[in-house]
Amino acid sequence: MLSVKNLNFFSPVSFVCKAHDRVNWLFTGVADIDADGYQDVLMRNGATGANQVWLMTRLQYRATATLPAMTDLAWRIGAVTDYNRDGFNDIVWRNHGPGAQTSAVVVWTMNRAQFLASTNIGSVPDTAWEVVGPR
Ligand SMILES: [Ca+2]
Ligand SMILES: [Ca+2]
Repeated sequence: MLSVKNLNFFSPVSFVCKAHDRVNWLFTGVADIDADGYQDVLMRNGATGANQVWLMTRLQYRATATLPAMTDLAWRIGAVTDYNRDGFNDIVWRNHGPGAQTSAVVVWTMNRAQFLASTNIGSVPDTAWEVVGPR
C-alpha cells in the first residue's frame, strides 16, 4: 500500500497498488489527464522507462492508461498543462537526468489519456535550470 500525502490538498490517503512493482514505479505528476474533472496520477517506472496514468475518480483508483515508454531514463516530466488549448493536458519532458545525452525539451500533446505527438520545443543546456511547472 502506498500513501499519498496532500493529493488534491485533502488529508493523506492510501490505496493499494494495482500490480505495480512497488520499488520502481514513481509518482511523477498529478493532473486531470482524461479531462473528467478529477485529478489523475502520472507514474513512471525508473527501471524500464514505462509510463502510466492512474485514472482516478475522487480518491478512488479507476483504471490505468498506458503511455509510450521513454526508455532513456534521463527523460523527466517537467510540467503538465494544456499547452495547445484543446482542453486536454499535455506533458513536458526534459532530457536532463543522470546520463542525459541531450538537453532537449519536448511536449507530448495528448487527447485525454491517449498520446498524440511529441514536439521538440528547444533545449536547455545549462543544467542549473529546471522545468518546475505547472504540474
Ligand atoms: Ca481525470
Ligand atoms: Ca492540450
